[in-house]
Amino acid sequence: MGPLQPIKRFAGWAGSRVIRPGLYSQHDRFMVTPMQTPPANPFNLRAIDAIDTHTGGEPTRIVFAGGPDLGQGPMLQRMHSLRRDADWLRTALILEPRGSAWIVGALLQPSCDPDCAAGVIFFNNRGYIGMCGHGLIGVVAALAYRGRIQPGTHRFETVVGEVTATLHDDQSVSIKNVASYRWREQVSVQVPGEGTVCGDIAYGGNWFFLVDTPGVDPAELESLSARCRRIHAALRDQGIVGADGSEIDHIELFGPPSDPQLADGRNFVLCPGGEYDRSPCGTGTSAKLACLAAAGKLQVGEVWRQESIIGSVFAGRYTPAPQGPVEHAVIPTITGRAFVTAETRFVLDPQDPLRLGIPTIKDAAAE
Ligand code: PYC
Repeated sequence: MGPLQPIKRFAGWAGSRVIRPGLYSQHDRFMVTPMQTPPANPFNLRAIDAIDTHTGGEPTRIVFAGGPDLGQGPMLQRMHSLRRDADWLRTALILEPRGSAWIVGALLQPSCDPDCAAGVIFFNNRGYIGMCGHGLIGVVAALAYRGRIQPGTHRFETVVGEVTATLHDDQSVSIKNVASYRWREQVSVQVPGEGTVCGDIAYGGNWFFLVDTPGVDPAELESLSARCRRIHAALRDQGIVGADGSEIDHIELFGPPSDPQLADGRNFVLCPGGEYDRSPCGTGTSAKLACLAAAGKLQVGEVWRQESIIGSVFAGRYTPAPQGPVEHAVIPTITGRAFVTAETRFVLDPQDPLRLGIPTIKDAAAE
């Protein structure tokens, strides 16, 4: 993590360009949550309006207002600006004392295309991620909670492309993800202390290394995490990367479900910041669907129920990707449900030396 940058002096509620409605863009329907009666703010505190959700146990912190102005460009460009100029938003919300290593952040943005519901940039304790399935399900739940969207299909712009989300009448959400594909089949990596480990390299909005194991046991969280860390380090050290030289930053172990009535498989996913996903991982399930499709083990439209390490389940299915980057690329649809857990006005006090979060040893090591 780079050095913490000072927060720009907050101009106060009256002069704020970040809280008042209508200032982001004419077409944005969702971005701004007006504080109807701004509190007196004699201390120049910066305030961030956010909703927390969890999807199958995995939390998402969704920023509605109080973030930086990132301009009008595509989400990838805005993500680069966020990382370069305003990484404080991520560190303040995701690192301790406000956050934790297992929270994913989602910054809502006015979309480029006025017909899209919103843009969204995802981040975690280590940096920025392209897509986040559980996170987008949380975003949809939060927008519905605020009355900004109704049941129906809505389009979102993400850093890795457009994704659609259908909010169903029962409040479950189906995400139609970006094209996902198996990039390499059964790649060998030499893992110190373990020997040769074979896994598929697949893309589902993020890069995954998927390893079949006899079982993933929730009583073994520490050893599962340690094994994934070793595999991640070995991939990095041996220069094993994704299609465009991307780091494979998610490791996914697969075993049988806890109950075949409940699910078809169970996973354990270690995320880039060193924490495991409590949900079945939307992009990880997409990567799994791509591998099953490429192996001829799951047919178009057939449902795959993916159980997480804590027992929550996403339902996945796919259609062929018309112009996928490789043969057998798929468009996955992942269905799950999120619940709102908090509505928060975070305060960043300029006098607080830890207002931008505590940089951890792990974060420093990740750089
Ligand atoms: O659900 O795609 C996902 C995800 C990625 C990282 C954590 N969750």
